[in-house]
Amino acid sequence: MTMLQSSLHRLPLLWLFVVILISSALQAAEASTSSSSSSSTTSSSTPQPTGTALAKTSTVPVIDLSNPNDDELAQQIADACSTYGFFQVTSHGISVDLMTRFRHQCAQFFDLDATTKKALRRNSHNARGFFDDELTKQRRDWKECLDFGVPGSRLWDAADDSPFNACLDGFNQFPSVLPEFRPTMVEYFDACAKLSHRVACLMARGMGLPETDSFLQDLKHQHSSYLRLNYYPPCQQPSAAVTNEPDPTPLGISPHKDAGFLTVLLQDDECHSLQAFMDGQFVSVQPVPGAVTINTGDMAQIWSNGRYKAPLHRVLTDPTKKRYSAPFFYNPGYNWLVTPLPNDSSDMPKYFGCLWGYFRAVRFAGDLTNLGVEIQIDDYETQKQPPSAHLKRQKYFQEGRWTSLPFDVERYRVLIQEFPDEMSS
Ligand SMILES: O=C(O)CCC(=O)C(=O)O
Repeated sequence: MTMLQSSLHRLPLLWLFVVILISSALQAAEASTSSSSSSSTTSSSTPQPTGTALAKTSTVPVIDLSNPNDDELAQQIADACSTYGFFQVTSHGISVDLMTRFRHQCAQFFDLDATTKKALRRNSHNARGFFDDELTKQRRDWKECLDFGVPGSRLWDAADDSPFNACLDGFNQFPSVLPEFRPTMVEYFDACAKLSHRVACLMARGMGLPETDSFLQDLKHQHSSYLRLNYYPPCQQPSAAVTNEPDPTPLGISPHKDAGFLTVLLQDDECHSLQAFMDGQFVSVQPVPGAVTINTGDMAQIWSNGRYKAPLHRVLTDPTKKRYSAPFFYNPGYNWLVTPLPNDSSDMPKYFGCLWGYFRAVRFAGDLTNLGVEIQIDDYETQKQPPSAHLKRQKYFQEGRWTSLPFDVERYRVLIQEFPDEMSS
């Protein structure tokens, strides 16, 4: 073969290479302009996240909530929710002072000795409290956490363990040894609830709904939200992103989607190991200093009939750095049947109604123990054949008014015995 023949022979390959290069450049340009004009994006040329040698950094939109034009904001948020499912917000109303005090209290809590923290352990009757043994997708996460949520009475000044304060998730447990802990947590919780309501209103506006819609009012007054404090200790074993293969090495949190309506996440400024699955790969979501990260949850995906996407995400481990984060899960009321809102008159519902209390209870039971059953919103798809056994279990749960009973893993086992998967067809 002559040199000319050999070059000609390689030409299609060369062309393919050039076409791939051009299309990647176009995709990158499209990603950085896909949010509307006044929202910016985080730069992909920012430094690599720590502890994640092969990690790519994402370009999720950064939306400035001080923009007085709500229509423009609603459009930016709707665009972000229907593409990435992740965005960051600035001018969010949570003061720097509150964030600083909150972060300080979180670090103080995780610095407490193990016995003090373990005295607050969550258990099979109480979803709220301390834990260091969570299973995500049946794999143990490399983290310690404290969960607390809106009290059953909705009044923070009632005693945490008063029967008046019990709800499906249980009751709050705070450490008595840190006097500033509880008031700071309550203040931060309220600030997140206020921000979540604002974002939910903008998400609804993006779907053509006014702020006065009963859906938003119910969400505001009956939400069953909870705040999770996460602490990821350094982990010397190589992370999954470095070995890049299915392996047993730990992850901070295995890939998952958030179950509720939306999540307001305070990330760590020093250690960036949150990754979202975008365009076929996990990429790091680099926090913008002072901003908070928001992502859509499963209930928003059902409610928007699939227009808003709940993104898959995970947290890597870091070999040397500690990491703290705090997701605030803005969740519907337990009794709320979340049903799809058609995008237009020709839009057929993609999901059956999902009873939030049921979904939350079964999802949490799976995080706590291996109940042998998973729940995802795919189980509610109207096209699913055969229909999922969860539809029958949910009906039983609703008719028995289990949404007003405290969480109980053992009680939930009955659902699986009564309605096993094989009988659903
Ligand atoms: O730590 C993070 O950045 C994300 C936390 C998270 O995804 C979760 O707690 O479900």
